[in-house]
Amino acid sequence: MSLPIQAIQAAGDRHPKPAHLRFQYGTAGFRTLGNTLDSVMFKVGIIAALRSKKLDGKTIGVMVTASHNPEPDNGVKLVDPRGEMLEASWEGYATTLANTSTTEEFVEALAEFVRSAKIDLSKPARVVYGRDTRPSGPALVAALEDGLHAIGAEARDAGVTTTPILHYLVRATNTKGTKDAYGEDTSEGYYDKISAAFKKLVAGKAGIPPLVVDCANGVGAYAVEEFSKLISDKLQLVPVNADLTTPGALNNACGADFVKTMQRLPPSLSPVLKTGQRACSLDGDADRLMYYYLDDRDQFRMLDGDKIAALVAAFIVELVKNAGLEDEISVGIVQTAYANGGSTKYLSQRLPVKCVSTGVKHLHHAAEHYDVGVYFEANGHGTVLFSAETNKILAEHQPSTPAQSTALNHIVNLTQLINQTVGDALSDLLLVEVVLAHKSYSGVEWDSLYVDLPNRLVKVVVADRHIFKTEDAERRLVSPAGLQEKINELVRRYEAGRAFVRPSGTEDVVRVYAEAMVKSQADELAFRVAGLVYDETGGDPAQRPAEFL
Ligand code: NG1
Ligand code: ZN
Repeated sequence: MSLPIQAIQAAGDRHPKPAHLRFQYGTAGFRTLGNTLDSVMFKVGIIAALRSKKLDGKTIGVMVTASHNPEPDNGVKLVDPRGEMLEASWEGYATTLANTSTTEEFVEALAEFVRSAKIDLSKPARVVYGRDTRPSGPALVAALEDGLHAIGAEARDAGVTTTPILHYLVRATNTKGTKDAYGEDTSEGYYDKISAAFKKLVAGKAGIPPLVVDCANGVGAYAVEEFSKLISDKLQLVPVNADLTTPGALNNACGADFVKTMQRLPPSLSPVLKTGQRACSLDGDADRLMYYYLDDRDQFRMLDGDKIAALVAAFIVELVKNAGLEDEISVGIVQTAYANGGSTKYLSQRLPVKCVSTGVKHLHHAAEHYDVGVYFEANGHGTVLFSAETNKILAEHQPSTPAQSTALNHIVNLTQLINQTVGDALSDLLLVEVVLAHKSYSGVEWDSLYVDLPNRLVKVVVADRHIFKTEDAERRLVSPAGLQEKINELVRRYEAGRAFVRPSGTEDVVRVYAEAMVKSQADELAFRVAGLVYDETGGDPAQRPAEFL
């Protein structure tokens, strides 16, 4: 069987590539201004179908979203059969194919790709796709559908949905009717599975205070609404920033990224949030989660991904012990260099901790090496993975006391509550609520697990970020030569100082992160290092941002 060249050619001509643009499949797929992505979407439809054929007709996911980015941006990423991120080697193929400049070139490159990747075209192609609430979404999905149709894929439209639900659907579809069945392959199946587990875990826990949820004016608002229908007798979710109609509202002065970057309350929450009450923010596609509360002096206190990891890991360790399984099941943590030094210190005194490069796929893969792997990025993206062996132990373990039996049941219910395919703000939110209810913690007790070191994240716009190369899980620069030594020299002058520089995988900037004992010092260190980065790339001294000291 060969490629339907004519159909692809005819449809492809309706989706020309903008001549001057170069696209890259980065950490989060293709992501850039939504109105430039038409040709990419068409090609991604074909690539997704080929990926499915390559994997014997397994269902592949396509998610159209730009997550926490502003509304004019959009993006697309592929989801592999178990709900995980696209295999790394295909990122390069996708980039090459997306940059072919004419339909003829595209078709030729496709034929060559099918040969070299040994794709059996007689296999079926199955794809499920969804999008967030961005206004550019429908047109981009239409282009994607053109690609899927041209190659003859069996395609299923999951509609407007969160990124984690799309990942769930992929895994549920591919495991249906097998011993690894993940759940019913519908959104309803997702909501039912997670809310049922939540209800079991909080059975007997009365009086959980209502939780304010900032939906970032995005698709998470729907998910909050759906969960509310199912769990409101146990937990009342109070949605704010659930405006899906005002242009420009998405992620604007709200959402998880705003909270993490600005380290303050979204202004829209000020009138809503009472002293001591906990609240949380989702991002635009509901895969990131940040918690926070106002302390007794009405100061904003942030409970980020690191704090979520600490809370959840301690809870699971306790349950494992109470179930009598501490010799058989160990819990490990995966972080990135952005993890707060306070959290790394606290966690490594208790558990194995591994630091990996930024990007969910690195965290996910490292977490798979533990019996129970807890991974979170500081920005609130993360989940918990239970290995196949752990699931087997949980299924076979014979508890010897009622207390052991209760703890075992709780762990089993956690495996159902947690979306193990990818970080999921809603599943994580319910997980946090379970732990808080079990521990009788308010934000204050949770916050006091350890003290965050003051820190600052700064972006530097440079001529070419690709000259920045790192090693040691991105904690050290190897290029440009000599720059790391200059950074070290600066860092030494600050108490508890730590700083690192890496090129962003999702934006055309270099990121600088710095920590120090006091906030003003962390800010100063960050801006000094940013100044070094700016100078290094030959920036015009007159344009040097004034903030850079
Ligand atoms: P980049 O742009 O490579 O720093 C950002 C986040 C990552 C990850 C990706 C994917 C920070 C500092 N970086 O990556 O953690 O979430 O986006 O969305 O938060
Ligand atoms: Zn996101």
